[in-house]
Amino acid sequence: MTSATATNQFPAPAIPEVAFLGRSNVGKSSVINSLLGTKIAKTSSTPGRTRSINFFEVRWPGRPQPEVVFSDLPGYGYARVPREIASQWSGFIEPYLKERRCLALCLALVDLNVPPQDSDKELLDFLNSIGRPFLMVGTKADKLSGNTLRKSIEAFTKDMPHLRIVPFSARTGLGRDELWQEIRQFIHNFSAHSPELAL
Ligand SMILES: Nc1nc2c(ncn2[C@@H]2O[C@H](COP(=O)(O)OP(=O)(O)OP(=O)(O)O)[C@@H](O)[C@H]2O)c(=O)[nH]1
Ligand SMILES: [Mg+2]
Repeated sequence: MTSATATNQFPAPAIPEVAFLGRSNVGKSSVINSLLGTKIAKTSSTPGRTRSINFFEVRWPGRPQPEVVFSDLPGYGYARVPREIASQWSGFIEPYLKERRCLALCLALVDLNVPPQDSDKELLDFLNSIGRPFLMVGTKADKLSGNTLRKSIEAFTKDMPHLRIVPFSARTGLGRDELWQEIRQFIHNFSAHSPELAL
């Protein structure tokens, strides 16, 4: 749809939105591409590739109207990312998360191959503090197997026992159906409580 680096560039809120959040290089753009089955979001091995909020309209096959918007956000908390990116967070990302009224769900992505980072915890605390519903997605699960995968998930949930993580791999498609199901459920519930959105 569009690419925004300021609040006045956000598209008019019309349908439920799902935001993809997480540290730089965690795999946000790759999860979007995996869910949509197309390479529409630019990915890169260089952290900090996504610098604007990129909005994608999603249509179910055979239906003319878009039913959800995916927003791909710039990453945060990666040492090699220059300071000006950190300042974008306060400029348009924080206002987006706080004020966007069509934002139905935040997906907080964590890399299952990296131990929980302070910045992951800060994101969850921030989302909790502003009352945004979120779901955690554990990325790059293909690099782990069996026990190590289970242990990694435990490390992320041990301080927050009520938290659920959907393990995901953009490489193998693990978690794709489960995540779609969750997204649909959140959109459904959100729409039921937001009659002012034109659906
Ligand atoms: N093995 C594996 N690698 C992945 C997976 N998802 C992403 N990657 C790799 O991780 C790197 C970063 O992926 P991106 O999707 O660009 O990450 P991002 O979070 O959008 O990064 P920024 O836009 O820089 O914040 C790329 O080299 C991807 O190929 C996955 O499921 N498995
Ligand atoms: Mg990206």
